Amino acid sequence: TWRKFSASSFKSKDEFQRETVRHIETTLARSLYNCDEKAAYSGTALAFRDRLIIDWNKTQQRQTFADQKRIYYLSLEFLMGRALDNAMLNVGLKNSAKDGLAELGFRIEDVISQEHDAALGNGGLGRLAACFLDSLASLNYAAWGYGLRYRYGIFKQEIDNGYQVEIPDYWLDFNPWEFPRNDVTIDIQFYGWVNKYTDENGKQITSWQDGEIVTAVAYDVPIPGYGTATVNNLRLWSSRASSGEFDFAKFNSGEYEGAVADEQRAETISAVLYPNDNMERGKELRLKQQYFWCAASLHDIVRRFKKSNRPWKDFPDQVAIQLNDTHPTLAVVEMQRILTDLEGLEWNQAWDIVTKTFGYTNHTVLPEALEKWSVPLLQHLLPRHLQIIYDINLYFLQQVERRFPKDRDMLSRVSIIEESQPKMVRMAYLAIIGSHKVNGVAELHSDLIKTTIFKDFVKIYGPDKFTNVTNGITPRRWLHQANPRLSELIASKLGSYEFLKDLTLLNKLEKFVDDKDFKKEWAEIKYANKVRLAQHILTATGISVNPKALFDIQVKRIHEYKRQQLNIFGVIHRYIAIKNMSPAERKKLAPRVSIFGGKAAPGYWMAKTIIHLINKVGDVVNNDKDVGDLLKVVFIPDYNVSKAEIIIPASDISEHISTAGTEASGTSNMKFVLNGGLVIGTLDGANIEITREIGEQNVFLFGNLSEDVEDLRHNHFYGNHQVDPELMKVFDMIKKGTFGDEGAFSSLVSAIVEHGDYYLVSDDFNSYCTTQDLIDETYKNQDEWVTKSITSVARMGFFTSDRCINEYADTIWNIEPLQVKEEA
Ligand code: 26Y
Repeated sequence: TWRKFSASSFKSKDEFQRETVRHIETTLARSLYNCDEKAAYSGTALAFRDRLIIDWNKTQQRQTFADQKRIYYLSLEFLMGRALDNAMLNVGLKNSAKDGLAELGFRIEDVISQEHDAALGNGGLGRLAACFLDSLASLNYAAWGYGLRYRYGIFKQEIDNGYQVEIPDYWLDFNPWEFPRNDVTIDIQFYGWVNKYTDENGKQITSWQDGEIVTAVAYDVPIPGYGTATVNNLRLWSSRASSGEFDFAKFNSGEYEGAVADEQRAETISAVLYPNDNMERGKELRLKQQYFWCAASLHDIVRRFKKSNRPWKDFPDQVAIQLNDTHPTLAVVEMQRILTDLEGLEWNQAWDIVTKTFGYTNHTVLPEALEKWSVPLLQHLLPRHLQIIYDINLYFLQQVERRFPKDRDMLSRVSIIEESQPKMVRMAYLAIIGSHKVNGVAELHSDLIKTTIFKDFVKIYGPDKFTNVTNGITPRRWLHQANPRLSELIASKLGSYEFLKDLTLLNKLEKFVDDKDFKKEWAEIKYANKVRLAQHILTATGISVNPKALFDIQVKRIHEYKRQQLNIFGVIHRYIAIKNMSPAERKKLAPRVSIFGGKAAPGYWMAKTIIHLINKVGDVVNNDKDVGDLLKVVFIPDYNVSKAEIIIPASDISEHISTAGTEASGTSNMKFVLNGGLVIGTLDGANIEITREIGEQNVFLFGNLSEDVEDLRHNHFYGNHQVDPELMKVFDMIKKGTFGDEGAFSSLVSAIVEHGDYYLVSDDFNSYCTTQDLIDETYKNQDEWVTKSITSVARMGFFTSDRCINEYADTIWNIEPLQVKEEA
């Protein structure tokens, strides 16, 4: 096995203990006699960290010697969650740690839960990046992640009187997983002006001068693969004041406060993650973050390339850079600037290298999420980059003109520059033009981008530039780590844990769908996971829920397009129904717990109102004696990766109910099904492919189809828009003040009744409620339910991020894994 070829600091329980105690006593300078859980965590983390470092160094050395192509994944978000459990499982020594900690008087779960989540992301896009890093390392690809080292990750959410309150997430006071590289720094320039002149040899020189310099400092995080000696690197940049002479001069000339203020301003760049997902705000500091991180990463990559002394034309054979959405698009421009202004290549030769190097992944079709930066802002902050953007646009439009002569409309439609007031740079267009491949993240989504937002570009470049790579999730974290008992049960049936490396092996589980004992154990594990979640709910909210009830869960960022409002209106509808039932009818109903979780962007009022309504409905329903256990409504505060690991394995049903055509993929749908939960969902994003894989009889589908959405919206405005009568009753109840001041929720109601119901809540309401009734009926037959659950898990092999990464490697990066040879 892999353990043979990794020299390690410990290989057994005793050695683990020795190393952990040594760290507690020396590194942390604590006596074992006052060692609390926090110190036990720190000692354990440091012991495992030592283990990783050895393989990490070797991996980097091996990749340098192999001197082959590397992948660079540029993402402004990496939603990593906790690292210790993952490190233990990937290294394969969790049991040694468990026994060792037990002897020291600690339960391993308590120790693990001391760790602060690394929450450097908002939601799906950031978590996808984290799953990709896990797969890249597990599959032995030579890959680096590049991101920003935010001092504050996504805010912590508290619920106060039903309202979301944001608390800063300062997470760095003890972080054993990062290594500051004070010797790896890059100076990044902002502002200034462009000087074009002819030098003494008659050569045209373009130089970006003056302005201000901020220094990027590298912090490296080891990324261990599962069952392999590969440990890749995630490099996060932190900003600090440049230590150039300029600042010393300031200090020495008595401008002490000014110098400190400069320092503060520099550090601000990497201070905070922007908490908006799928909602663009156009803030200058965010643009500064983007350039700071892109420029630092590219100069780092170029520096590494240059060490190999290859000609520039080889660059795309050595380097593949993937843009995680448009957030890193300035990297395209910076690369072109490096090659032309700094390295002296001809424009065309440089541009050929750039486009062969970059790939762009699109994660959304929502217009409000498409990045645009104002021309005046770019002119001010990055004057040379704006010129290069104009040149890229000029050459591109000339090319379009040749292919589509006289189509002036086409030219203005595809121009990188939107002729608005002020003019705007369309980052998605720049990313397409600067890349050799553009991909969507699920089949429907990839089709939609080709037929809607990017359809002109398909005409220009042909269809082959556009492709699909359906998202995936890592089964190591989302099955093995989050649901160890289910993973163990599966391994006992399949004969090994090999399925964690080849998830398609799960299909062998189908043989056991009639195995009584197996089914019983399967159901028991689900129940135990529900008990664990019920415990968490009690501690976090004070609400006591019955683990025998059907757990219906919707956890994700709060967004109108994800339609948590549809869910909570459905809950109110159910509440009305229960109130109208006779005791005999109530007896027949399956008890249900409706569980919500998710953060609203701090400036997104509609989303905050949805959270408020969920909490107020909970207050009423949970205390209504007529209802009892039949319905409970819970909002779990501060949904994050480590909470997801508790919540997801505990679902009977999870909700993926976005308006058709709006959710690019969704990835929690995959996580829930992989953990034996069934789903209620629309035909949107990856729900469609999940249905194809696991079978229609195992999914509760409802609602209008993507192709009908446009017409429905049109009818809302120009036909006569009739709100569903059952939904009207829900609104009546809200308006009566049943859930407190009705004015607090009027925006939610009027969005549907008066403002055209853009997200089709009313259109889908009846179908949603009917499908929920079907779920009640189906749940009554537990045997059939468990059959569906097992069958679904058995058919989920496709959705591993390993498959997804292999597709990127084959179709976009053109790279093979680096084989890890056993050492003698
Ligand atoms: C421009 C800025 C405000 C912005 C910041 C974050 C825009 C978008 C985002 C995040 C987007 C995101 O998380 N998208 C999700 O990506 C997942 C991974 O591909 C998809 O599964 C999911 O459907 C999509 O909403």
